[in-house]
Amino acid sequence: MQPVARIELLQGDITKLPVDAIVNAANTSLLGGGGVDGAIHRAAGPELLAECRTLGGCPTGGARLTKGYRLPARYVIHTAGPVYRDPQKSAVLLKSCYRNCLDLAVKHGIRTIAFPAISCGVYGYPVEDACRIAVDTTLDFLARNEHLKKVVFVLFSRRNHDVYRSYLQALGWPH
Ligand code: AR6
Repeated sequence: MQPVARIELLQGDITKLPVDAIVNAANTSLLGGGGVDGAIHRAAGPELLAECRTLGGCPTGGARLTKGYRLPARYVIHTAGPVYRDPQKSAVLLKSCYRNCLDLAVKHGIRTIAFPAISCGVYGYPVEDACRIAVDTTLDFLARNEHLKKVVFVLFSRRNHDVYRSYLQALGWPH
């Protein structure tokens, strides 16, 4: 199937999704926080934090896998997005988040994965720029990896959902 046809877009709460893996927009400590990170830890239960404690953190742009515990998703892939400062450096790091999450997913036989808008909350990344990086990096990856069946972008707000929808539609989505 064409890469763009394997992308889905949803507005809502990523913790509800019955996919193989959901991605957590975490921080380098991997010890929890607010936003989507807080929501994932609340929904997964305390076992998630216990496993995260064994990981020793994660560099910005990196990714680490844990089980999903009480979530409908089997796994959580935690990534630490960049705090938005220098646009060029932030772009390299954000791209690396998506690449490393997707690489890790394929390594673990994951076929369906959902991403929130990494760094677009308290880390201040402008959603239009972050959306381009998320979608372009994912499409490039899907073109070279038949294994991944579905990538879902989950946006909490209507506004962010509209930004993603416009960008995807300009690329011929849905196919
Ligand atoms: N489902 C989907 N998206 C969500 C949800 C949810 N349940 N909740 C929030 N969002 P943020 P960041 C959206 O701030 O900018 C944490 O404290 C939200 O609307 O969660 O990468 C971590 O521990 C926004 O568009 O993550 C880090 O310290 C997007 O998810 C820091 O925040 C990301 O917002 C990471 O900041």
